[in-house]
Amino acid sequence: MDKIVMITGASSGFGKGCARRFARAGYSLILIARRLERLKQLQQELGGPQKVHIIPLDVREKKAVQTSLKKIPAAFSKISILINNAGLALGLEASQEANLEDWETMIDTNIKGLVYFTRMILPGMVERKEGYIINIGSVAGNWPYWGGNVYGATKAFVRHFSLNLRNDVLGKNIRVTNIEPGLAETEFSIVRFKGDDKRAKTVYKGTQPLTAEDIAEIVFWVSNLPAHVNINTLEVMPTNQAWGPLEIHREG
Ligand code: NDP
Ligand code: 8X3
Repeated sequence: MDKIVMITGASSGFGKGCARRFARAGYSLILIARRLERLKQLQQELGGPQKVHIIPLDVREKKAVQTSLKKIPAAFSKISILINNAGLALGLEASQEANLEDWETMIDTNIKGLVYFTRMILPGMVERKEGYIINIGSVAGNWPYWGGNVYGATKAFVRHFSLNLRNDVLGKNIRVTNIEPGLAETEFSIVRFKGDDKRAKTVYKGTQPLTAEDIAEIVFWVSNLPAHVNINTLEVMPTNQAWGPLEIHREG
């Protein structure tokens, strides 16, 4: 039987890249996102309903997540890999000016959504003594930057939750990895700047960012390592990115 991989945020960027990469290797897929049309297109592209089960869903909706995941058809129910990827950044304002609703959306999506999926899918993995949870964190969870505030904090949560999960499932033959990408060109900045394409483009101008395919290849690689090998965290940046100096404010 084909292995089954569930991917949240599959309608774009890393999630879509992962869907294509795993499909190419023969996996069956469960794809989740809000934009149904995109999911349908991907389903058609990657083998139709026999190979790809789609669930249009907002990961922030706890009840909808619980109900939908309980209704997964038997043929797709034994999930081997969960890729918790759905997420977003909104805004780049300083904390004293940021939009509180944007903060809530990031917390609800990047933290609560990820937790809902983990809690729903993990018991089946424990029962079968087989599974792999791959969370998509960010360099923003490790390194503070101006305007990163709540986005970075949600990814710091993802990092620590991933590490703690490792302890909880020790001895159950379940792996957990937090992938922490840096600058990557997807729809991420268009979403962050609320549809301002021009501003989004400036983020990547004059550099060579990571691509969705780069991240998909890394996710695919970690998931195909021997079962006794667990990558705990994997931070990856484009070669053209590194850290800035610590900021010092000087009067006068
Ligand atoms: P994209 O905007 O291209 O993709 C984001 C995906 O998340 C979309 O499929 C979107 O689907 C889905 N999503 C967002 N909110 C929800 C929601 N409430 N319910 C269901 N699905 C949702 O960005 P990326 O591919 O870059 O982002 C993927 C992950 O990678 C995110 O967690 C992001 O924080 C992280 N990341 C991105 C980096 C980058 O520089 N690009 C670097 C480091 C980490 P839809 O809108 O259809 O619901
Ligand atoms: C996305 C990378 O540096 O824009 O998580 O926060 S960054």
